[in-house]
Amino acid sequence: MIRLASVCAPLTAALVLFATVGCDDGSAGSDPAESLDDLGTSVPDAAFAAPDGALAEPVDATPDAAPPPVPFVEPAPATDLDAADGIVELNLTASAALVSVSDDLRYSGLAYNGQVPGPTLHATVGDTLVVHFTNDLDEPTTVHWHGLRIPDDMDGNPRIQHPVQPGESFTYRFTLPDAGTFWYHPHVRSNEQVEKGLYGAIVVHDPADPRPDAERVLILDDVLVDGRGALYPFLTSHPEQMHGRHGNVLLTNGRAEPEPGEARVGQVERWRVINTANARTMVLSVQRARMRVVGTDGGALTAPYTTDRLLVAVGQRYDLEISYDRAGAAHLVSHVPVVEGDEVVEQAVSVYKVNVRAADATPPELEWPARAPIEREPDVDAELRFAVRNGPRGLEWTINEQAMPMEPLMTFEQGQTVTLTLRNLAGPEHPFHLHGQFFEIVPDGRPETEQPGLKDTVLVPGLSTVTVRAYVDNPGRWMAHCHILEHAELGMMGEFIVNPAE
Ligand SMILES: [Cu+2]
Repeated sequence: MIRLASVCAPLTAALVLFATVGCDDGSAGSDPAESLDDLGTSVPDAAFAAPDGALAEPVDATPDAAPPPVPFVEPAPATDLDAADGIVELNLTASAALVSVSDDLRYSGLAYNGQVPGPTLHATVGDTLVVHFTNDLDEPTTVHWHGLRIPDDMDGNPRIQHPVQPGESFTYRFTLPDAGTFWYHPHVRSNEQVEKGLYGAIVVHDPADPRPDAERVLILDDVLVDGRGALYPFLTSHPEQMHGRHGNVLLTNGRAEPEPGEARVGQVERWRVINTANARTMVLSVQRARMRVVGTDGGALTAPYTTDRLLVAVGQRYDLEISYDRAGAAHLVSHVPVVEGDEVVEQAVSVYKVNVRAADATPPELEWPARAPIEREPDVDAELRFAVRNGPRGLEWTINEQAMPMEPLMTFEQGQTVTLTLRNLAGPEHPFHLHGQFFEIVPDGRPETEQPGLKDTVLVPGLSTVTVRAYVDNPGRWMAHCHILEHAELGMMGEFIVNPAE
């Protein structure tokens, strides 16, 4: 019943605008890839908030020449104002915007530097990032750098940083300690500000990484619009309070119908996938191409692995190695629960397509520098309990029996290794996020827990317990909250302390 409500209420509240391409989840006898092609998944050409998607032709290796840059397909990158090596400096302004997600769907939203998603920030591990942020909204905001292990007063925590008021500015300045795929978004009224368009990708390069033929940043999102194409009112429905805001339009890099990419057989790419939705767990597969998982929230894995289905909770990132071993259309497919009659069924929706040209070539397997396994014995235990109750404004989400607790939930010493037990006492799932630290999920056989690699967000299914091993190495006051932004707004957000080592 809960699953049905979570899916059907938002979907029936407005137009269903998914570009559905078939309802074969791949488990039936037919080749799901064929059904995708048969149904004409080719999306119409549409303006795409990205530069030229064409891939560079291979260049002969000349010993003395600097290697050509790897072509990036992504939301338009930020301009670095500082030519010096080691410093990436940019202006970032949040303002109201008319957000255009397709040729016939535009709504009043918000944007960073006038674009949705905001500009992609590129830097190299060890660089200093300097962001001159200006708030041109009519409400306060901050910028949170999701996943970056930076000082707590630069983290956008509105309990530490006085939120940036309308018309005011603030300069964020910090060093990037880890390579990987991250993102940025507000931490004030984030359920509205993120949904309206304030989010962007951060790519922190590792010079030791292999060079693929191209990289693609794929920011996956959904938005909930009403029958007139405006954003549906926020937190007004019981399903939205209970399950979070599930959109009825899927977006890839801000577009309902992203422009197809181009590649040819024999090429290998790196895809950086980011789930910026308010609440929707993305269940993904790649069809008509090979996929290996090579990185997670915290960067490189100890060893790449393959999987048929990838569960990406909101807030999480995955780096994928994609190899084209046949010509035709390769798809990133999102497996979406939809209502059919009085049943919820899974529908395969192509959220990104790459047209692969024929060539007589075999894609190589790239050699990724492996992160050494972390061998630290846990030396402290902690537990967080998640529940729901009725409050004066509607539902209240609680951590350890408190809604929006102001006292720290937990206190640790820098360098400790924490066995953190996350107990979900209610039905809806919680993608739980720790700021400023990484952890690993302790596997127990369920797909949600069979996710190797360093994480900052973990999916805790309804009425179940997930244990993580957290490495609390970054001292400060840090937020701990559910990344279903409605749950966070309705109380499921607190703090923990990491005392600095002597
Ligand atoms: Cu939650």
